[in-house]
Amino acid sequence: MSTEPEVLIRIEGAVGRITLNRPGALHALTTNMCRLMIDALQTWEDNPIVKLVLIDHSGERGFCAGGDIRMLAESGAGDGAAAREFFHTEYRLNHLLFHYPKHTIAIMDGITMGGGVGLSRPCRFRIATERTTFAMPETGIGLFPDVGGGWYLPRMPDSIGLWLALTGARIKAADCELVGVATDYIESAAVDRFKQGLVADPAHMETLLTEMEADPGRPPLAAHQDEIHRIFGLGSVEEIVAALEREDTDWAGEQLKVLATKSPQTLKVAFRQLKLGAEARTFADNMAMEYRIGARVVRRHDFLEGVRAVIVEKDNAPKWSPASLEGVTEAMLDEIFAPLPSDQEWTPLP
Ligand code: QUE
Repeated sequence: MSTEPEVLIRIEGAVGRITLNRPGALHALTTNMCRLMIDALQTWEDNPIVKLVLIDHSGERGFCAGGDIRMLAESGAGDGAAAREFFHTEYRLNHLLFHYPKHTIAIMDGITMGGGVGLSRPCRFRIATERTTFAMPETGIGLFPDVGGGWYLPRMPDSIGLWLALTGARIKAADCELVGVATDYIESAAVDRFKQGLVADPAHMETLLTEMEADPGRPPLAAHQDEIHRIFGLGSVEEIVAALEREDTDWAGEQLKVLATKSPQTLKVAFRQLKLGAEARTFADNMAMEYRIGARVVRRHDFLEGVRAVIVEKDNAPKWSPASLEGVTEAMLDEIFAPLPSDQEWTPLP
């Protein structure tokens, strides 16, 4: 049995280094990985040697595909306790990074989805490369765009965040800069040199970034920004779908086709989540809301069915229930968003 730790933690020079190390699962996060990262970050907060924290991944493929979805589904099929424990821990990590007092840098050199977004987005510097692919794909498996999606997505320009949340669209580096997911772009061939430069002299990080900054090209999303704003800024998922149906463009037709494959329950959950998240006073308030949602949806039909269809059996033919948007009632959503008993609510790290 392998004894490789799932996260490599060490200090190099003045840099606290966190390297995701679960390459067989595209570094999808486990509860244990979140705990290891929390412990390291808390230790480094008080360690004057550590000037900045660098988060990256081992091996060639991907930064982080998300969370340990199979575990979540197995837990959700039972009492859901392990799933709640995972969300509770993961969201504490997201929140710790959001308020972290030292510079944090994430290198998104590959797939950065779901849980990987929760790790990288709160970092102060978020480096994209030509290999970066960003998405919040959860509507496709009946989950929801968590890890702070309720906070970040509605704060993107022109309702692009809601479009990303509902369609699960994948975007590349130039679009990541357009919507604020990435702060900088360098070529993946320069990543090792960048890391070595950081370790050698962390004080010169910004100079280093300026020297290495490359051109990610034009953002393809800019061509659709106006219609995304006009359509995804509407007041309900039904209105968005109706507007897309009235639109006579290939793009609108593609969006409709994509939305038709997603969980109707999750579409409406995500819509309400982003509405409430837009109004949330603090990131912690948003995470408490997301924890309520997570605790409920992992035990519901659509998540178990989505994981079966997309991850386990891979027939990609989930049978959603309710099968249509009309079937997803406000009462159902009220149950999913309702407060938990006060001793079970999410709280940030003490
Ligand atoms: C939605 C998701 C995830 C997903 C697919 C979705 C997710 C996740 C993975 C994933 C992918 C490859 C792996 C792995 C997990 O896929 O969160 O272990 O090797 O982690 O449609 O939310």
